[in-house]
Amino acid sequence: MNKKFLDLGNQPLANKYLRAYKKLTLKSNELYRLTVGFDNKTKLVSLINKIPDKKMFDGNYPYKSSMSKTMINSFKKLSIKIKKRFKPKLFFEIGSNDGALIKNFNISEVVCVEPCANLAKITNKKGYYTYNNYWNLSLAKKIKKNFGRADVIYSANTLTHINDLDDVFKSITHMLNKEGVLIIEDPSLLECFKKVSYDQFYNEHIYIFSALSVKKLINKFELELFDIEKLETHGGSLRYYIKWRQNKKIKIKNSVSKQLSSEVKFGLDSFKTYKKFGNSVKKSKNDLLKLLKTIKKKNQKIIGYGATAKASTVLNYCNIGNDMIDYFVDTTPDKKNRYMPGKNIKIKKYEKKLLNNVDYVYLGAWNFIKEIFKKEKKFIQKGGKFITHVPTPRII
Ligand code: DWN
Repeated sequence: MNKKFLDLGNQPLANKYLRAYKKLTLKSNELYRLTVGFDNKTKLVSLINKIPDKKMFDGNYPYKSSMSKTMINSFKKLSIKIKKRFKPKLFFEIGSNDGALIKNFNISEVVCVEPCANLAKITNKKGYYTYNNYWNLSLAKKIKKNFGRADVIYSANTLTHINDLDDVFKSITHMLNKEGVLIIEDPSLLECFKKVSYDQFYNEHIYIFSALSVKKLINKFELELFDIEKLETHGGSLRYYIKWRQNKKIKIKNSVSKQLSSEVKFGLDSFKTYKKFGNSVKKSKNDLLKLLKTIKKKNQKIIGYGATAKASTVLNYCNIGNDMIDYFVDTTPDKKNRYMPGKNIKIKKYEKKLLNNVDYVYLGAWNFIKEIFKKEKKFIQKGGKFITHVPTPRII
């Protein structure tokens, strides 16, 4: 049973950046109640109201993985590791976005699937065979027929976006070689709780995985974890390495039991911890609003940096509009001159000069803090300050 522990209020679709501001309503299905629950049996954390995927992932999906150096470097490093450790003849990626990872592989070694037509078009144009489809069993059957089984199946920040996880893993097992490896990478629930980064919850993130939930989930499909890596990306992620249970050639590393026991130690297997998180989120909201109001009372200027899906959750949950944040800057071309979902805050195409005469910058992309600080040395030297709500609302 999915027991509610968090209510983030009425939220718009996180990646729908409007051309002109308009007030969205629940009645017209432009806003959705964002509540999150924990299932003690499966240990899964998931949204209580799920939005049909076709509403979220269409031909105009704005998010591109290649917009940050951090992600480009992370994918490059991973590709080297995969080639060295697993030597795949057929590498299959679920949710290839704009090709940030597959560009490190030879065209002939890769097949991928991407439901957003605008993104699939980019990788197909570069020569990478990309199915413009949602990931499901009938597609897996088709791909297996055309290309055979994959040696490595990889998916980053995608499986948590698909409602029917049983179908997801059934489809994966249909396509995975008997000696093959599945690698999945997603935000870590443990990190999310430690950082009170409640903005990891928005309608696209139907699930936030823990190692505890992944272990239970894959067990049904004769799969098992054999390694887990901790990553700094996306505010703290886990990279899960998974094999067929019957494959005894691959040894199970200590990293698996280590992660599982730190999750149990933190209390991720008990609803009490979830209730506590819910209270920390309320406090985070109050403290952030207090901080922003104090700054605005002094007539100082705040802008946002990184028009993220995460920021959409924060703005709508805390009710932050352009009375507090003048505008957001973002490097993504498809977000330019749009409005933050549900809020009257404009997104401007990033230019350094947009930080002139700004007192505070709210980090919508707090997960790229190192990359952004490096880029904005001048702003910092001139006395500019950053604001983040992670792990507690504060000025940096
Ligand atoms: O799972 C998901 C994650 C991986 O990406 C998706 N459902 C949607 C998206 O979530 P997000 O929007 O919260 O992701 P990011 O990666 O935190 O977005 C960063 C944003 O900040 C991008 O729009 C690019 C922008 N950016 C920028 O303007 N200047 C980023 C950097 C590093 C910069 O220097």
